[in-house]
Amino acid sequence: MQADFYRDTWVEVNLDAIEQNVRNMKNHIGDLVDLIAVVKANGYGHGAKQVAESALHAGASMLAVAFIDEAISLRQQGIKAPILVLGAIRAADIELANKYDLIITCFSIDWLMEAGNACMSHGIQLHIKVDTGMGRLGVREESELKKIVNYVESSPHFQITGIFTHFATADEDEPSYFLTQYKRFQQFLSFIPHEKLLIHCANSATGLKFPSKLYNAVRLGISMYGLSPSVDMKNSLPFTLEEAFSLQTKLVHVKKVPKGTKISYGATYEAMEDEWIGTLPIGYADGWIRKLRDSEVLILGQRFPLVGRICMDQCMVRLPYELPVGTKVTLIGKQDTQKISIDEVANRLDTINYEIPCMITSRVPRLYFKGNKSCELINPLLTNMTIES
Ligand code: PMH
Repeated sequence: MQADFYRDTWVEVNLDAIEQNVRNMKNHIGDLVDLIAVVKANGYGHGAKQVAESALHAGASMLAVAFIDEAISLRQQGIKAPILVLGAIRAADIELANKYDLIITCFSIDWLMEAGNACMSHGIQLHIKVDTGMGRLGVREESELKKIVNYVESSPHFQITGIFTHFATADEDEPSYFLTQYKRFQQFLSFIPHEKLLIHCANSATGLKFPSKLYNAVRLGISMYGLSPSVDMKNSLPFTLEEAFSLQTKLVHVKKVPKGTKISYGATYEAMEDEWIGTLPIGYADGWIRKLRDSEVLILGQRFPLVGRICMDQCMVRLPYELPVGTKVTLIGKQDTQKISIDEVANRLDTINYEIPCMITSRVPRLYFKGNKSCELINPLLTNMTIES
């Protein structure tokens, strides 16, 4: 296998895991409910195009992204499936959306009228976003929803093909706020003819927990990537989620330092005895941020501590004995019986698992695996190439 990256730090994405998670979710929600694969933010850091292809192959029927640029990027990479842009697009960009055959979120009558004025094309698909309690984007009053329906009825430019909302607390044990939002969504639906619409309110948490409350589509994000939507839900998942993302590096320098030697910026770490120190070519500019300075990594199936401050491009690990340069080091993922999960890293950083793969920057190449074989490498620093193995 020849790979075009020359620094020994890379992400591995297991596309079989993505497919398995999508298949399991499809089985769970049933044939009558469509699965929309949420691949915004470069597929939560995994790679939007690769995840999209795997999800579509496993039964997803639509993709969702946040911004129009993400949608155009998918089209430019040959993705033909329907793409819904979840976020607000500029009204002035409506023709661009049409050019790339995108489904656009309509979130207010003002936006719609402005888009109508900027529009020459016919039949652009809209999904109406209603705000039932997230407070982020969407129509908040039935009267505004009615105005939107009336406007579209008298406009050749648009057609309403879907309506959706987003839950703020579906992943939490306490269901009352979720149920209030759900009821509000039902009320909105009674103000719009919806027999032919794609109606979707569910994120991963809703899809997993409430298979009878899904209308006819689920927007699957975090659990497609093999992660639980929350710690609350972890022990009551209806099927096993398989994590797709791992982060690897290698020892690039190994040295024995005498007791008292200081390590890294600030000279904050001091060797308590003669110690073996390894250097890893990953740092905060890769998303391995300075707050991870006391975290652990896996080498030869065992845990070892990072020592000293994490630098921009490198960090140091304390080794039990001399290990050869080139030894594989896992920052996220499995080695033998040991695993550093994304949840463990999130917990250490006092954040949610969503943030972890998103924060590993594009400087780190993504290597894709199918059937235990690498099939594609993406290194935005250099040209992309397909690996023939
Ligand atoms: N639909 C919308 C509108 C979303 O914003 C998201 C996730 C999803 C579906 C998928 O949710 P899931 O990943 O929980 O399945 N959006 C975000 C967000 O804006 N911040 O964290 C997750």
